[in-house]
Amino acid sequence: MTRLIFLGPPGAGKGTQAKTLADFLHIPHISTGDILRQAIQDQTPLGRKAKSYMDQGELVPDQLVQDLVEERLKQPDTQNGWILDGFPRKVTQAEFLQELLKTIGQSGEKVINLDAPDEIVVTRLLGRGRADDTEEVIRRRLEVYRNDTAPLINYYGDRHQLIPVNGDQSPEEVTAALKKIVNP
Ligand code: B4P
Repeated sequence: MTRLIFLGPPGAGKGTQAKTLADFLHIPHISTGDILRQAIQDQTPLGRKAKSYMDQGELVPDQLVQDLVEERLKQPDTQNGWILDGFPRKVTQAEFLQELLKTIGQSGEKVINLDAPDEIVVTRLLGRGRADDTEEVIRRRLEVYRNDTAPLINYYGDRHQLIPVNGDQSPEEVTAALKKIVNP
């Protein structure tokens, strides 16, 4: 049973690696960023609310992401494990998740802290060129990461759930390191 959370700055490779590992393990890859972008594309009420925040590199309000994560984790395909990519991004979201997992009987998650230096992640994201990958928005996302998300390293470290992985390697090298962790 693998239940993993991917933590790390934007551009560290969370989305890239979480998808590869979820395919390898045949468990769902749950990316809040992907779900929000799909909602924006489909012009749903959630997408309309999320768009302005994402365009500016700000976090979407907790209630919106928490509701979507709760709904997703209650689907039957999560019974054999899951990878959460991009959630939680704040201590308040982590506290919410802890309660939710307890309620639905899915605790015992491990947290991968995928890290890479600022100059590396900025170069990667500028190369990708998604709508929120302009230099100004990337800088803001990094600031938000430092203020809101980085405290989760201590949060999960204190709970002995944190596993550090160096994201400043080729995608194949990162995948190999992750496979060793989930399948030693
Ligand atoms: P996300 O979609 O989670 O995006 P991200 O942090 O920018 O990283 P991503 O996972 O996409 O990129 P990756 O490192 O894989 O979030 C976007 C926005 O959604 C947030 O700013 C926020 O507004 C909102 N949001 C999402 N979750 C939220 C939450 N919980 N609460 C509130 N708001 C939320 O890859 C980046 C690039 O690097 C790619 O081009 C990839 O090919 C390349 N790359 C990856 N690994 C590499 C490697 N090892 N070497 C070289 N290049 C690599």
